[in-house]
Amino acid sequence: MLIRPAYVLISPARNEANFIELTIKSVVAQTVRPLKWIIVSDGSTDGTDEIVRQYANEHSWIELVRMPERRERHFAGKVHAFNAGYTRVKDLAFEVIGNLDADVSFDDKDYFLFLMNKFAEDPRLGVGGTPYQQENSTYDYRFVNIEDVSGACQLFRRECFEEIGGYLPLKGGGVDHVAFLTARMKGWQTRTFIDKVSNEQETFSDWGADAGLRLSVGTSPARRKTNVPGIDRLSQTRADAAIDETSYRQPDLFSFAHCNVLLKVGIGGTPPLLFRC
Ligand SMILES: Nc1nc2c(ncn2[C@@H]2O[C@H](COP(=O)(O)OP(=O)(O)OP(=O)(O)O)[C@@H](O)[C@H]2O)c(=O)[nH]1
Ligand SMILES: [Mg+2]
Repeated sequence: MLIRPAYVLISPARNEANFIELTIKSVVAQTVRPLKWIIVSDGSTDGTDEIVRQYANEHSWIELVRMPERRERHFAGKVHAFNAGYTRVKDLAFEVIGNLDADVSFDDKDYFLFLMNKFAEDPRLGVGGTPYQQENSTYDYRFVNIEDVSGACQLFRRECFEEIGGYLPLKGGGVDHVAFLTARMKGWQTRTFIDKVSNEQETFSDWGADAGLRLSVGTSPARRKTNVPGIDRLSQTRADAAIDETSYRQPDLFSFAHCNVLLKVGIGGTPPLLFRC
């Protein structure tokens, strides 16, 4: 008989009061719950903490950790928050650790049961997850590498997570990509299981606002949120990955990206350029 691994979850949450209750309700409803779930409020000022506290009072396996307030929103912030959560679980006996974004939810009560079974079945599975859907977009697997695992709900075998040194605090994003690519480089299997799906809220976070653009470096071809003119038209190309100005300036990170088409967006009205890899 397969032994299902115990898992822990960490959710970095920065001003997610609009969504986090749905996230919490979906995890509470799971048939196989985490050993511990650390929700790290990353300097939230919108009532996120109060919502989490309410559930943490009810469920001893949910814990709120609060990070100090800070001005900027960026993906290094997400990683610092995750790491603060990690220190709270590192002494527990778990085999799988996951990042669960605080704007993700599940309709399926067996979501984590399903994924834990996958980890039990394949001892070389280092990183696992499912696709996510947003209100107006769905995954199209003709354009996505099934070995790439979205960071919205990204699960790691503990041994793999420790071997890759955890998440790297990259301000410009791509944190989830670097994690699963490093895992693959170290010989682990990484896999998106398309039998199930999570829901991610369609939000417009402000991390790219300074640069006047909002693109994702990611596994989601249908997902383009930006205020750069012309992007909607380009999104029709269903590019497999896009790069933003920040990652463009980081050729090493840039070369990590799995993509069919690369998108370079000019700031201040420069027309977007499209390159085929
Ligand atoms: N972007 C960002 N997210 C943070 C930060 N600190 C914590 N987070 C959390 O990290 C998770 C991912 O952030 P999101 O803004 O949802 O990033 P995303 O899913 O790539 O982008 P969206 O499509 O806009 O949801 C969420 O749970 C955030 O609340 C931060 O400084 N920046
Ligand atoms: Mg999100």
